[in-house]
Amino acid sequence: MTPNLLLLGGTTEATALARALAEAGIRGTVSFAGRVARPVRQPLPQRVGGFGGIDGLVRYLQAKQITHLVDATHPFAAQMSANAVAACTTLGVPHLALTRPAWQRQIGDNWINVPDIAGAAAALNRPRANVMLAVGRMHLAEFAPNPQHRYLLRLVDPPDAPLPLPETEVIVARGPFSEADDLALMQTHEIQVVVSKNAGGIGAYSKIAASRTLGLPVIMISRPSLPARQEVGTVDQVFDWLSHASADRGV
Ligand code: 3Y8
Ligand code: NAP
Repeated sequence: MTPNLLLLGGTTEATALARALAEAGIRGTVSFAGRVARPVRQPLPQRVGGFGGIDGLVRYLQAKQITHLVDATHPFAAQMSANAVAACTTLGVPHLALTRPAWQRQIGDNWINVPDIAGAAAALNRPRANVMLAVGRMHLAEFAPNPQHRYLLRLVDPPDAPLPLPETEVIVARGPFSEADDLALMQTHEIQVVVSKNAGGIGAYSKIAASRTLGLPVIMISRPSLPARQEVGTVDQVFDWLSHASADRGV
């Protein structure tokens, strides 16, 4: 059976896997939600947009005769990951997650661990500070209850609507970012506290390392819980899995 993969993308690891698959001549499609204006060009054909829930994904897998699904989405893309497990279980399509371990606190880190975005907002119930809010665009409204701060926002695209915070400075940039750049950015803006998702990987770690260097507290948001599934951490492990897994649909 010739593999025909669906790769749920949106991370550095997904892009690296897409490149390896293309080089190996393995057929696949990279999928994006369509959250940003121009997703980075992929070395495989790509599709943009939701599937329409679990049922929509089931129909897509059937219509495109997908033989394997690799979920390489960001650890905070919990809904997509849950839908992928459900759809693959329904159809018996082999499913694998390519993920990266959560960051671990190191000597010198000053982390305030919070369970979710709401917890991060609550941790900002404190006197005015210069806050680097590097959690993207989608959840900014949850920080509106603390308008007293001066916020430095980093967004992939320029905001297309008024921001829900009165005092903001917007940096339009797409990672991966460097520690030197983040150090300079945080010093220039006299940042006093950083808010971050525990994304893992290398693409967003620069602000964590820079915070350690500057001795700044980081409000660190734990990952949402994900369904039980098979997970690997490297592209090679995906290839090993591909050589053994087979759709048990008898085709
Ligand atoms: C659309 C696809 C690659 C992938 C690169 C990684 C690294 C750079 C760091 C900060 C944190 C943040 C954000 C972030 C990083 C990588 C990776 C990663 C964080 C792109 C991409 C898409 C998105 C969606 C976007 C979210 C936002 C989150 C910005 C492509 C660039 C903050 C997550 O404006 C919006 O609606 C943005 C939405 C989901 C979180 C949010 O809530 O706003 N990612 N990011 C994907 C799609 O449509 O399916 O354009 O390349 C991918 C990457 N973003 O190939 O090199 O692997 O994590 N992405 C976080 O970690 O907190 C930035 O600024 O320090
Ligand atoms: P989410 O909340 O888990 O998903 C919400 C809905 O968006 C899904 O049910 C699905 O819609 C659609 N969707 C999500 N990822 C998709 C994909 N790769 N291809 C097609 N549809 C997708 O997802 P999210 O947190 O908004 O993340 C969206 C994308 O941004 C993902 O590709 C993720 O890897 C990337 N990303 C997210 C973050 C983050 O912080 N959340 C960080 C970096 C990159 P339907 O139900 O209609 O199918």
